[in-house]
Order: sequence, then structure tokens, then C-alpha cells
Amino acid sequence: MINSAFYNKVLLENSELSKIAEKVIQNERITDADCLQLFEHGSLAFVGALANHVREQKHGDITYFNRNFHIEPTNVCVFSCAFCSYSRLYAHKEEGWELSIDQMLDIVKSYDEKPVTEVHIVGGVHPKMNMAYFIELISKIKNHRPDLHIKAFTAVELDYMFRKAKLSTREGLEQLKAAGLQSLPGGGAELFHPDIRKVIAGDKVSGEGWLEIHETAHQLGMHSNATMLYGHMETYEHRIDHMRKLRDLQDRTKGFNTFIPLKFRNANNDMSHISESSTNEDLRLYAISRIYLDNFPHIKAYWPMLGRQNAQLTLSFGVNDIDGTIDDSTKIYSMAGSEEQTPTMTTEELVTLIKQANKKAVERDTLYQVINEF
Ligand code: V47
Ligand code: SF4
Repeated sequence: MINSAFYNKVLLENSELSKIAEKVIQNERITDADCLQLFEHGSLAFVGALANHVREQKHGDITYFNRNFHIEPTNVCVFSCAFCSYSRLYAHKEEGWELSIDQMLDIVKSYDEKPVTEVHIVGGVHPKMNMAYFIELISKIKNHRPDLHIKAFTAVELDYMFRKAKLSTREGLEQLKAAGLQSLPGGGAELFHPDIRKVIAGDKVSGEGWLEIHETAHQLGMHSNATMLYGHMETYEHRIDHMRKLRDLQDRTKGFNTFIPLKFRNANNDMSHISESSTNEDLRLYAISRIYLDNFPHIKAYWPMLGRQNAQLTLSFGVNDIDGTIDDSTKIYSMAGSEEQTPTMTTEELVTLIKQANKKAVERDTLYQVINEF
């Protein structure tokens, strides 16, 4: 329960905020207008205390992590998102990399003796890597290590693959699922609102298209995550629009596991003139998303993008998942300006990070089944 001195102070100071606090404590859903109040008038202390209350109701002091590794098939991409520091246009592909299926299988095999539970496969949209290529990749990984959960392909990659193969979303997902694909990562969502999307990611799948792919995946029994790229040119209303679309879809399908806010990093991209958001604003967003997305089981801080110290802070502001050990050769985050140049943390480091925030560290698999408690 929220500290009563604090609650009285809020009651005296702002009756709108106190009504929102009352709703949250009574487990009532907050409206878009309430959410705007929180963004405009909720102090970090206020939204943090409410979000922590929700987090404790849902998960107590448990903080999840998993043991995973990432594979990036290529950084060559046919699209040209303004915030992207990582991709190389197909026309400049000599500056990029493309891995063969054998090279990717070798990466998987390098984990043969290690207790990882998930492989996360996401990359640029290469015009030559098509359905047949990815079906072969997924089947070979499954064949080699059937217990490894395959979480792969953003809706952006899938939309391109399916259109090229002249398949409907359902047909495409059914084929990939039959090959061994088990869930979808949350990337590519960026900001759904068309006014922002057309500026920052105008040539790839629309917000509606992203949502349709995730809805279909959920209908086929696959789980997925959702991201939101924030802290660039969007208003609070745009953030709320994005989260409302996710909350509505989750009401219909219950297929999302996790919401992952992604802080815009401004190095080496076409939006470098935009300042990055402050830590105060980052933490307020994490907290407000925890309060607004009442039907999302988990809120995740993606530490390679946020930095491990700030990711640790989010654990007191509604976050109950800190992603994985990652063990990554990816350059996407360091190239975009994250202080995490080599995103890998050992299990011991992750557990320490969680315990230092007075939380309980629990290793999970992709679907949040408990594997180990620390
Ligand atoms: O969609 C690209 C983002 C995303 C920048 O589902 C940037 O478990 C900030 O979605 N500043 C891909 N963000 C990563 C992603 C993800 C990562 C980890 C786990 C999961 C999951 C999903 O990275 C892209 C884009 O939104 N991104 N450039 C940048 N400059
Ligand atoms: Fe391509 Fe993804 Fe970068 Fe956009 S964000 S340019 S789709 S790799």
C-alpha cells in the first residue's frame, strides 16, 4: 500500500492526480486523459510510487531475466529509418555484413554446452534473404537444438518477406511457425502515429500493418513483445496513442508478454540534432507505461540501449524484467550512442545488478516459466 503521508500530500496538491491514484489502487483502468495528466503533471516520485505499487501487486519484488543470445543476419536494409544508426542501404552494401546460414548455425553451435534458452534473431531487411532462406535457417536451428526457443523477425522483416513471397500474413506466419518459429520480438513498432511514423520510418510497414502481424501471430498461438521508440519528436499524445493501440490489441488477444520502451539514442543517424531524453523523463515513461498498460504482464528495460545503471533504476519505477545476458556481437546500440559498447553481462553480473536494487532475481524462459531463483 502506498505510504499515507505521501498520499495525503498528493491529495492536497492535485485532486486530479489523487483521483488517478485512487483508481490505480482500486485496480481500475486509467483513461487516456488520466495518462496525459500523469505525463503533464505527475512528478517522478508520484508516478514512480504508483508504478511500484502496480509492480508489487503483479510480481512482488521479482525481477526476471533470461539467458539468450542474439543473431543479426545482416545490417543491409532496403529501408531508411531516420533514427537508425546501424543499417547500410543495399546500394552501399559493401559497408555492411551478411551472414550465411552456415555462419549463423555456427553461432548457434558455439552455445552447445551453454545453458541458454533463447535465440533472438533480428536484422536489417536484405532483399535477397527471403522466406525460403529464413525457413531453412529456422528449421536447421530447430533441428540442431530443439529446446532453444526461437524468437525472431520484427513485423518489418515479416511484412517484407510475406509481400515478396505473395503470402498473406496468416499464410506466412503459418509457414514460419511450422519451421520452428515460436515467438516474435517487439521491434519495428517505433511510433504508430502516422504523423510521426512518416517522418522517422516512412518507408516501412505502417502502424496498422505492425499491429495486424502481431494480432495474427497471437491468433496462431504465438506470443510477442511490443516496443515504443520514444524521446525524439513525439508528443505525450503520440505516446498515449501508441500505448492505447497496444492495450486494445492486448484486450482482444492476450498475446503480448512484454512492453519495452526504447530510448532514442542520437549518435550516427539522421536525427542526431535531436537531444536525448533525460533520465527523469525516461523513468517517468517507464512508470507511466506500467500504470497505463494494465493488461501487459511485464515491462522490460532493455539495458544495452538504456545503460545498465539506468536499467537498474527502472526496477524501482515499474519494471520487472531486465532482458537477458544477451552475449551479443550486435553493433546496433553502441553505434546509436549507447554507453554499452559490448552488450554482454554474465548471469552473476545481472543477478548482482538486480539484488543491488533490493529485488529478487529470477531466471525465466521466453514465456516466463521460472528456470532458477537466485
Ligand atoms: O525497432 C534502432 C530500435 C529496435 C535506434 O522483443 C533504436 O525482446 C533507439 O526491438 N535509438 C530493435 N532505438 C530492437 C528491439 C528489441 C531489442 C531487444 C529485445 C526485444 C524483444 C526487442 O531498436 C528497432 C528500433 O526501435 N532502434 N535504432 C536508436 N538510434
Ligand atoms: Fe532497416 Fe530496421 Fe534500421 Fe529501419 S530500423 S533502417 S528497418 S534496420
